[in-house]
Amino acid sequence: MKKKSVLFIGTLLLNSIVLAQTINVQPQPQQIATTGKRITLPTTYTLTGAEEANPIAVSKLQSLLSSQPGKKGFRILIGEKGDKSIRAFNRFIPTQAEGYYLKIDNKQLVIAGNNERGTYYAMQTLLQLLKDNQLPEIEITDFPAIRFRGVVEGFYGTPWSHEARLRQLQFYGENKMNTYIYGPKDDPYHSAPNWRLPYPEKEAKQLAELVQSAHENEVDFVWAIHPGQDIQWNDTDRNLLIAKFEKMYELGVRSFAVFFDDISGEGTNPDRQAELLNYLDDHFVKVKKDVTPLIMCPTEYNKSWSNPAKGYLTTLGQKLNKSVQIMWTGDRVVSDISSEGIAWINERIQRPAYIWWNFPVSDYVRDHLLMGAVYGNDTQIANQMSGFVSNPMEHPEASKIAIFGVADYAWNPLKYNPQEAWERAIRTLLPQDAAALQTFANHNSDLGNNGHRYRREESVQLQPLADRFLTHYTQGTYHTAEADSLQKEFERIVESADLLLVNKENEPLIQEMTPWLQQFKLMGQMGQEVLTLAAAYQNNDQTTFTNKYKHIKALQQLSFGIDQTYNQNPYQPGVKVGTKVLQPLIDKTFSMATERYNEKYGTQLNATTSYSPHKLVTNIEQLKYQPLQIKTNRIMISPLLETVKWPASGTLTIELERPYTGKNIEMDLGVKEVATWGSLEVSPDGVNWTLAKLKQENNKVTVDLQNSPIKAVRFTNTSNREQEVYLRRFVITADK
Ligand code: LOG
Repeated sequence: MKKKSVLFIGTLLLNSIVLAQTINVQPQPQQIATTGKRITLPTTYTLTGAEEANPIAVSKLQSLLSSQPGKKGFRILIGEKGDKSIRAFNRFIPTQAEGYYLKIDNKQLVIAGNNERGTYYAMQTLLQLLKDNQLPEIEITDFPAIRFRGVVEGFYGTPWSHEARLRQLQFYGENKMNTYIYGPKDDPYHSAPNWRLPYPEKEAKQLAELVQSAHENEVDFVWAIHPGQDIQWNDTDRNLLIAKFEKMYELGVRSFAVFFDDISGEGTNPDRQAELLNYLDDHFVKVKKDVTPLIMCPTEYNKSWSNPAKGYLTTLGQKLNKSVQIMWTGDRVVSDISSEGIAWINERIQRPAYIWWNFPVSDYVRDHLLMGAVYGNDTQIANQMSGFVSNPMEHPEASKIAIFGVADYAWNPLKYNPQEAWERAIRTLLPQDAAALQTFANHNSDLGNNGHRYRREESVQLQPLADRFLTHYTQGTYHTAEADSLQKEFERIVESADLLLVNKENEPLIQEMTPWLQQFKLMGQMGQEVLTLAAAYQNNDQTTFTNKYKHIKALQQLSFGIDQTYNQNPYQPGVKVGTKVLQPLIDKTFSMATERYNEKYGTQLNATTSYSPHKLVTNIEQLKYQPLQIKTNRIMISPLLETVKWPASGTLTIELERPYTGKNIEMDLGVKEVATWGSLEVSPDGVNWTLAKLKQENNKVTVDLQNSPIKAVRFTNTSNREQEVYLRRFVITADK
């Protein structure tokens, strides 16, 4: 008897697992039970509750049903907790806001929300379950683990287009995300000094449209303002801020945020910030009745920047009205959220933090596409945060892979499986070419070397093979079987790039990816040719070797061309792919093969691949990992987006590989009169230094190097106190 029942449970479990795999509700529900049977969507039915239930959910339901309801037949009940229509099911409805209960059997369909949004989410689940006019017999009890889930458009760079935002809002609704925070750093009416001005007519109209669309997708449209860089703590500015909020309210906005990130000076004062926010809360938010709790982003928005001795965060924690939400990016600007990390901040701000997760934002690595899986955030801390929003890339469609993962994580972290969510995201975005997109994503996940030191796994499946091949090859053995396996991956890369380049399923996505796809294809071809080159050397086949060598040089040139033509932003211009595993594999193999060939045949073929010969040396922690970029005869530091606290005697040196003919130095630290506290020195040999004569116009500093030999340049804070600056531009122009 006992054995039998175990077996029975076993089969039940198996059934539900098999079904769960084919059912795939996104985000993954808390509880799912299925019988394994399916029903066909009936044509005769009765509908109860439509007058009272969430009208958006009702209209979605009606669009599914073919004809008018009748007086008998299959029963459809829809409503929210407390509605008469679903009273019999009240006890099954989860108590959490936005939770829902969905039941489908051969007699009835019950769509019961804890509140209106819950009903809407039940409908979203129903829509996902419906395949070929059939529904599974199922019972789902579901609710979000985190109260606010969504996206903060909070990056630097080109803000998303209106159409892209409309597509995003729909995507959030489908993925049960309830929050979109509008805060693009490069919208002039969001930030200083124009935050005081109302939007021009066209922009205002579009924002009103977004608010409407957000409403239809059950998303809170949160409009954020970023006034801290030039705000005056007086009545005038306070009234201007309220007036701007009023304007936004007229456009339909019912949720607001104030960001104080990346600012310096007076605006960073926590007492003043708290006073202003409490004032807004008391005189605007609470007065309006239909405005949701205020959200703020602090100036010290991550642990590495916080200075507990000065008590910025604890001041906010004590003074800010309890209903004000405080955002937090974690232990660093870009970091994953850990259990200790969130406990640390919550204690200081005396409320659960509202997480601003800086992924897949790429505004500090703009030459990369971040298509990797969402992983790294602790899955047991849902009840310690009030919200979790992702800051995405300036590429809205490409960001959806990560946003999909965030939606799944934030809804149900305990069930969250990064790899599975990643694959599901890719299948959802591009069903017909999912395998090709997966191949691209596999090799385009990492950020490359960057100032925030945030890295992601990349080419995970290929890496062990690539390592083995390289180890053997370095030792002098060309392992044919290994090379053959690598060839297969390079073939797959070329094929994937071609398939995606002509894909018509999701044109906005392909458009964003196109330069990277072209680069990816070249990389696949280069990989193939480099392996063939190495094989030719092994076979003493000089003709093939020279042909392949020539072709590789041509491919390198084409790739360089793409890098110098597309995505020419002033920060990290260019188009990089496969930087973690593929590029080094190809480059190392090419160099070794060519060097061996040169040695054996006495030739002088160029074996170098692109590399960075210059060095940045500094005692300022914040700048230590900032990459250098080289563009023709210019050597520049990748600019920083946030403020730099430049300590007294803090120094930054660029050491060139050898002496160059100096043309000029350009520097923009975002402040005037740099010469009053800092000195710029140049050195012809790295040993002897002379003070350079600075010419400063507004924030721009220039030094004419007059063709003198230059081996190193350094800038030092020679005053006796810390200076708050930006590192907007630091460029040395020098000829070979
Ligand atoms: C900015 C954000 C930017 C991100 C990544 C916050 C709170 N603020 O360093 O606008 O997209 O980091 O670069 C930030 O993260 N500053």
